[in-house]
Amino acid sequence: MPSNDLKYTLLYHGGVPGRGEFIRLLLEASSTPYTDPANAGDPSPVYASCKPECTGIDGNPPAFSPPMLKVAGAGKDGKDLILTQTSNILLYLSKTLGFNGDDEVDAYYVNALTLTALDLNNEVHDTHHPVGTTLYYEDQKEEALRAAGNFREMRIPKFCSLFERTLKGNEGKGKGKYMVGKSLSYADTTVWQVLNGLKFAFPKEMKAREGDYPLLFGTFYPSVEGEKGIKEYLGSERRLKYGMGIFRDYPELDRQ
Ligand SMILES: N[C@@H](CCC(=O)N[C@@H](CS)C(=O)NCC(=O)O)C(=O)O
Repeated sequence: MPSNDLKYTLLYHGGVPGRGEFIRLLLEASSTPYTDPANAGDPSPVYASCKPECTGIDGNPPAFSPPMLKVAGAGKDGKDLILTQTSNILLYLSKTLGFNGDDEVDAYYVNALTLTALDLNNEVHDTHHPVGTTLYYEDQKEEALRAAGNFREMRIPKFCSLFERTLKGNEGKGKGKYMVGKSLSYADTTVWQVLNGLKFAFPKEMKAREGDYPLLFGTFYPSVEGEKGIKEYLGSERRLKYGMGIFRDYPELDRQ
């Protein structure tokens, strides 16, 4: 929920959901106010810590890339804390916001599953950029076709099978709605976001496979989408459309 309350600032590129979305979903699910400067017209704070000459800001080390989370007054000597790495930010937020399972052991399961979903997210990116992140898609199209074929045939089923079996193993508590424990965690929102992106980027492939994972697509997916905070967010203008980010509309990479 965007706000003028400056405690949490999400530092991420404007205009695409990207990796910032994993953080937004947790903030929105917990109705936590945050600012998102790049989508409010001023991207400059996003890039301050990433500049090649930066040696750190307010005692925080320099950042390699967005996403980052700035937490007012939570750093060293009461200065602002600037955290990097999506999973690290989610872990940090979960200490305050919860959404990390029913107990301490669950918290590690939640984190592991989130890291696995983020691995999948990276693999999606590599389908359209298998040779190099800094090259144009058009200059690696041949390799992308090969990479996407392998990804669709081998990797989507392997990840979806793990998610399905995780839901099955936790069915007693989670009722097919939650991966870990008996309530929503940031593993759920992270897995959901990657599945949502996969449905956008590979609609034919996902449609053909959904029936193989009844808990994942029949129960979990619609349930997360309907969670308090998430439902309102997804229906709002704050939910950005996919574009030239991780999940792209390249029909040639989908099942033919
Ligand atoms: N593992 C990092 C990956 C960060 C990342 O790749 N960020 C992208 C945007 S989603 C970026 O701006 N990369 C710039 C670069 O790699 O030079 C994370 O999860 O935060």
